[in-house]
Amino acid sequence: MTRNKSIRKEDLSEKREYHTQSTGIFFKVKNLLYKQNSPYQKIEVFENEYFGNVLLLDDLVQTTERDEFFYHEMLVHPSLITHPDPLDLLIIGGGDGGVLKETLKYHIKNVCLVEIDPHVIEVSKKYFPWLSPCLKDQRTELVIADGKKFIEKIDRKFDIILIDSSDPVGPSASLHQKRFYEKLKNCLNNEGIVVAQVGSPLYNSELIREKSASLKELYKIVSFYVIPVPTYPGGSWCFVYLSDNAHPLSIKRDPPLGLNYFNLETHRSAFSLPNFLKEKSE
Ligand code: AG3
Repeated sequence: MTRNKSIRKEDLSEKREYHTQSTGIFFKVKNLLYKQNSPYQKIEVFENEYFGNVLLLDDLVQTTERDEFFYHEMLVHPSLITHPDPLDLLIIGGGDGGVLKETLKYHIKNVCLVEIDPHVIEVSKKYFPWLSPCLKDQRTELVIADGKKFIEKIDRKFDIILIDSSDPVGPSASLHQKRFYEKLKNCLNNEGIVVAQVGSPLYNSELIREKSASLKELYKIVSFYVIPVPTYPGGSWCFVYLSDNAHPLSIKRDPPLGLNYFNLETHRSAFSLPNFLKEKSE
């Protein structure tokens, strides 16, 4: 009896994300700050002694106060330094504001952020206030909509499109399909670049292989790159850089000062793939 009780207590003070049936990550919960189901997903925020505030969507780690910069800087800066003249940007997903924050470090004209779940935005404003002030920047245009429907409807072109989706299940599933990338091309200027997160190089390698094959039918340049993200499955994460003209290693400008992860060396090295991934992406 006493034993069961103590097990239950322990469970309540921990959050886990399972990566496979037998592996995962756990966090001790110092404070549970928020837990609600939105019409789209379960949203939770808690405080962890080491990682600070942590955002979970449907039990999957999205961002943490301590390591958000790995992912957000590396999703944004590779395209921003290699596009000849980035002015109009589109972010799909990214309601926490982390990607937006990085884009606004450049002299751009306009960033349109399309997020499906307004609750994610509200929760981030409250519990990740260092990510979200950019939502108020006058260059930011906030649209609450399904990213896939949005791009099918609009008659507008962007220089850079950044896909900050969650995993290929739930509300983000459609953002991982070939059809979506096909439609996306209609919204991209000639010199345009798309960058999307494509998952864990280890756990999602089959998905990466399929994506590589189908994206090569759509874009001339399909370059995968990998970075560490300490709190994501497998500890590293893969992105894809897509363009018909811009090349990921042809650098057009310096990155902004004061970044925590990104510099020209980390940029170049991220595109050097380990053999197992090279094989999947060839
Ligand atoms: N979006 C990608 C998160 C993927 C994490 N997957 C997981 N933990 N299984 C992050 C949103 C941050 N702006």
